Order: sequence, then C-alpha cells, then structure tokens
Amino acid sequence: MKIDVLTLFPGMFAGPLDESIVQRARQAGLVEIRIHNLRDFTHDRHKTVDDRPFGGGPGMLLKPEPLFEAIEHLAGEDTRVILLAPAGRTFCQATARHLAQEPHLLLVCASYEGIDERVCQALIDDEISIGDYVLTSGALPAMVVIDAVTRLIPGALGDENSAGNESFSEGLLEYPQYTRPAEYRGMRVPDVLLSGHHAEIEKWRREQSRQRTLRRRPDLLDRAADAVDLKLPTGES
Ligand code: 4GS
Repeated sequence: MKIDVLTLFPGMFAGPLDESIVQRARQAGLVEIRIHNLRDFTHDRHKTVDDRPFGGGPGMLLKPEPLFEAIEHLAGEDTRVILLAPAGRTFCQATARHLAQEPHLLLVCASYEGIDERVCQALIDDEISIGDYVLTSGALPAMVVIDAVTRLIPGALGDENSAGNESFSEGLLEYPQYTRPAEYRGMRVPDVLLSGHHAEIEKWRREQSRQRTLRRRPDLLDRAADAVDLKLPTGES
C-alpha cells in the first residue's frame, strides 16, 4: 500500500512513523509513506497557502490553487483522497479495515479554519474526523489513520491473530487482563484465571467484556446488537 500525506507541517511526522510497528512495516515494504509540504505547490515568493474567507469571519482558509495542484499531482486512478477535518465522519475500526484494502491513500491535512469548499467538491472522496475535539492541524489525525491502517496490513503485526482479538474487533471492550505475580501488594488475580479451566475462563472473559462495555460504552453494545440483527436471515427473531 502507498500512503501520501499533504500537510503544512511535515516535521510533525518525524517520530511517530519512525518507530515500532509502522517503521517495521515500512522497512518490510508493506507500506510506503511519503510526506509532502503543501507549500511546495505554491508559485509566489511568499509560498502563500491561505487567504481570508469570503463573507467575513475569523481565521484563514487554505486557498484552492495549491491544493488542486498538489492533489492532481499526487492522486492517480486508484487513489482514495481523504480529508482529515472535524466535519468528517468519525474514524472507527471498520473504516480502518476498509482503508487497509486500498492500494493508495492520499491524506489531506486541513489547517487553520478549514479549506475552500471547491476542493472538497472536486477532489475529496471521504472526510474523516478522529473525534469531537479541536486540534491545531490535521497532521495528528493523519498519523492516527496511518497507524490504525498500517497495523491491519497483512504481515504488519508479528502475531497474525493479534489484530482480531482486541477492543472493538467484536464490538466489545477488552476484558481485564493480568500477568505475574498472582498476588501484588495484596491484590489478587481472579481465581478463575489461575484455574486452568479454559471454558470457565472464556465465560468469565465474555461476561467481563459485556459488563465493562455496558458500563463504559453502551453505544458499542447498541452497535453490536445492530450488527447481529443484520446477520440474521429474515423471519428469525
Ligand atoms: C480534526 C479532528 C481537527 C480543526 C484542524 C481546526 C485545524 C483541526 N481533524 N479530526 N483547524 N478532530 N482539525 O481538529 O480531524
């Protein structure tokens, strides 16, 4: 998979993409990540990327010309062009799984108060937000998407199973986990986990997941229930 990123802050990307699983996936040739500076697609002496909004209002917008030039230069037939911005659909594991199937992503980072709407109309395939809070740029959201997508590329994780059995994979939160020692500062690991009864352990974990999700993220249970409904053949319950 190829991932191109268009940003005003290329320096922010050094670090997060150079460590751990993402770095290993890059070195293994599973993902090729390239960071581009939007200013390189300007032609004036001051490398102007922004301008004031028509109709007034606070802040500045990314002007259309550098974005059009950059996106048209970087995107091909098989490219999914994604804008990172708070008005997008909220990023989730299902979206990460879909994006991991794509041959080429172009992540466009919004800055300032946003971008000229004509860019969205003409060139953007999807708008993604990473959550309901305001950041200083789309650089961190782009890195979040790259991280979540890269680890889903086959071969990126050492243990092929570990992308399946974790939070959100079945629509539930993870059960509590423990490692040695069995007692630490007076706190004991639940007996069932030391029992060696695999069926009992599975049952305990499922119940813990359910209770935890019910208490902390009831919205996930609703979604999981919807997913189950969709899988039932018509006529059954
Ligand atoms: C997000 C977000 C974001 C909004 C960019 C204010 C600079 C900033 N982008 N998910 N202008 N949350 N973007 O906060 O994607």
